[in-house]
Amino acid sequence: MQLNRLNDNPILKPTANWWEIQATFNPGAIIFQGKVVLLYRAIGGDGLSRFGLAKSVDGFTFERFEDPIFEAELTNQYERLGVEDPRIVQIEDTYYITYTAASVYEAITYRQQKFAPSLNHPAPWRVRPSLITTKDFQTFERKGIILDVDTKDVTLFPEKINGRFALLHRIYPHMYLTFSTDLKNWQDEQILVDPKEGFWDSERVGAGAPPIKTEKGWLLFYHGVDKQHIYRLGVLLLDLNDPTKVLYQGPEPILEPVETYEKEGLTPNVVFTCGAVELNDQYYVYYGGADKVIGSAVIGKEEILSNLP
Ligand code: BMA
Repeated sequence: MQLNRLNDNPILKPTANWWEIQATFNPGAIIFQGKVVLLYRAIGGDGLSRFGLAKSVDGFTFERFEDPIFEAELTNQYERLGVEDPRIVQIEDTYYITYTAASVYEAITYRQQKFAPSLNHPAPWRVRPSLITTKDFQTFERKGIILDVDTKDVTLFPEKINGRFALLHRIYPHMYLTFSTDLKNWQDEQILVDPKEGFWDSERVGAGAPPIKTEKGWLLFYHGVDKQHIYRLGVLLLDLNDPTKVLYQGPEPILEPVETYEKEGLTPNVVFTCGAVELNDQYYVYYGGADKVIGSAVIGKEEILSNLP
């Protein structure tokens, strides 16, 4: 079971626009009004991450916008480095976008932790999972931080399960699953997937694209990292009614860095997904190559489902 790269890859690259001059990568993806919408992470000349928007009818030729569509709040201490890695789900008529609010340690916190731990200053933080919602991909409503923990790779499931929102996230190095009725208080949190010694995902694992509902279960394109720091993509299948049950975990990756644009960029040897869509009976997995460009790789729906238990 392998994803097949599109011939047009990379389908989006940095442009001369100040806010996306360094990198465009790790897009969330969804079908909206009949088009594939990518909400992608862009890094500007100032080193900050913002979100850009691109739309496509065919899944690989994209119309993009001159300006960023969403950026960090200047006064928000959790977003000093910007907003990263959006993942989009539709629940009823609302699109929920989870993302990583990225920041830097406050100098005082860092110094005290390092040199005077007995002062017991609160633990430093780097990232926080945040949520925005939208109905039109033009205006976004900020819901703020949804988990007060240093964790990333955060995605909701595209529907409530037994009346509760379900959320995947990654406190290094494990993938966690947790539930909530209000997106503020979380219950029944547990480790869902561990890194596997000796395998391609031996160092850390995290959610990739939001889970996709299929007749066999929740299909999850996820990422794993090995001890050489190579990011690859693999497949997980979770039980539809009880996603704490892992029905299948692919032993081999389905995409790994091979092309130059996946091996060389801001971070070498990375394929990293935040979104996949179903289009013309295929799954289009959109991914960041080496933290710099966007590619897409596809697999037939029937092909993947027939390979799952
Ligand atoms: C992860 C995230 C991603 C990035 C990846 C590879 O931890 O920060 O944004 O693509 O590392 O550098």
